Amino acid sequence: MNNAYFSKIPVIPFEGKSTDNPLAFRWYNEHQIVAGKTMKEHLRFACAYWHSFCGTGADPFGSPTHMFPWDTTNDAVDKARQKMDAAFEFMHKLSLPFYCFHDVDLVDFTDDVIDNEKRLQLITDHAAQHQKATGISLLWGTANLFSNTRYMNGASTNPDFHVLAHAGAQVKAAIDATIKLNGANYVFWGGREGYMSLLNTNMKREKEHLAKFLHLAKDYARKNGFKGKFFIEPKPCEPSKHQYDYDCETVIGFLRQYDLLNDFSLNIEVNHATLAGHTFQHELQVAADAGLLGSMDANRGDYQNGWDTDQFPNNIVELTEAMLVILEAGGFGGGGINFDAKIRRNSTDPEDLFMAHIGGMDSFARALLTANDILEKSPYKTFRANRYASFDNGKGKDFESGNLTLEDLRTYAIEKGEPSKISGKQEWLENIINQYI
Ligand code: XLS
Ligand code: NI
Ligand code: NI
Repeated sequence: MNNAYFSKIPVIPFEGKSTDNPLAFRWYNEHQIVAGKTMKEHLRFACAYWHSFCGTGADPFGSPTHMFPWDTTNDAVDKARQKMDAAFEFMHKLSLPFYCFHDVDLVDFTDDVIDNEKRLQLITDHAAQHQKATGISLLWGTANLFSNTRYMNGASTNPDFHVLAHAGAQVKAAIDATIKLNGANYVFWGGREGYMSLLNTNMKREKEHLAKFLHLAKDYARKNGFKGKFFIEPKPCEPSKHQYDYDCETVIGFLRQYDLLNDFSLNIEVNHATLAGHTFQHELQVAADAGLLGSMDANRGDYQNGWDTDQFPNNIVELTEAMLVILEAGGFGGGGINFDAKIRRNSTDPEDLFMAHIGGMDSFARALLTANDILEKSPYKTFRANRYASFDNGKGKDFESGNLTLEDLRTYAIEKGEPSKISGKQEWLENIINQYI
């Protein structure tokens, strides 16, 4: 394994919670068995290529602060190969089993469709070698249909068919790359699939185009042997004012309306949930209840800021609540935990990227252990089940089975009189989380 880009940093060991080594795992022990599976199998961590290897630290107020040692050549493919060497060294040292990319993260694109396809061919040849050498796999691929200026009015929802066709060309090549690299899944995040003003927008027509486009992509991938899932990643806004993939409920309704439920499920991002006015746990539960919990983009927002700050996760209480939902749902449907998170603009040491991932991985590992203990040892599950016991037999059961009329409810209400108060016990349940951390 090459050691050229992060030569001062070793393979990160698991040392347990009493270690003082900042470059060691305290909780993430990939081989440790939890509820019959290893931590590695439960968590399926992935590195997000765009933040970790393309994010420069630039913001609307200042130029890049993250200088990359692989930025030494002007040849796009050479540069891309060096960047990839660095990425695989990094992922190997962190024992990250998966990665995720947008097409343009792997290699810079021009405005020439055929040239872009060639570039992608070359860089995916290189990726295939690295995957073989390290055992690291592709969790999902996607096409960036939002950065290029041609997509300023949307990609598959653009009012100009000419732009939509370019989006199609790009998705075709990104699907080819995903299939070639044995990608487990393929993602659609609708960055500019939405609108800024209704004054210039035919929303109905745009959403129909989006559905048609998704069908074409799915049909093409299936025809070419792709067996994985397609994920839609909901987000309510940013960069568009209104995005069509607002939240999980919205996307589920859309998938049902356009007959896409068999092939698509959801990739849920923490900071997108909070932007939609939900907790992350809520979004996970909505997806799980519909059997559509595919994957997650792990990060966290900032409760004082109203945008996608994409910070690394570190809130054990919230992550434990999330892991409770995931464990009870039986895990991810083909996906994993992709760190769609970036180090801060002023985090400029090479080790910062390692520490960020160590923190995220340890936080999830600790949350997994805590959630599993709560499920196995505490009264949490029984309490939740008992709360609905009145529907398990008698008239409650008849109601659930559809055997009561509205008149029957009235008769029951009169017969039983006023119900007594039953506490929801929220504070006690919150204390249980604290107890098991
Ligand atoms: C942006 C999204 C994006 C997707 C992939 O907010 O999170 O990074 O995950 O296109
Ligand atoms: Ni994301
Ligand atoms: Ni995001």
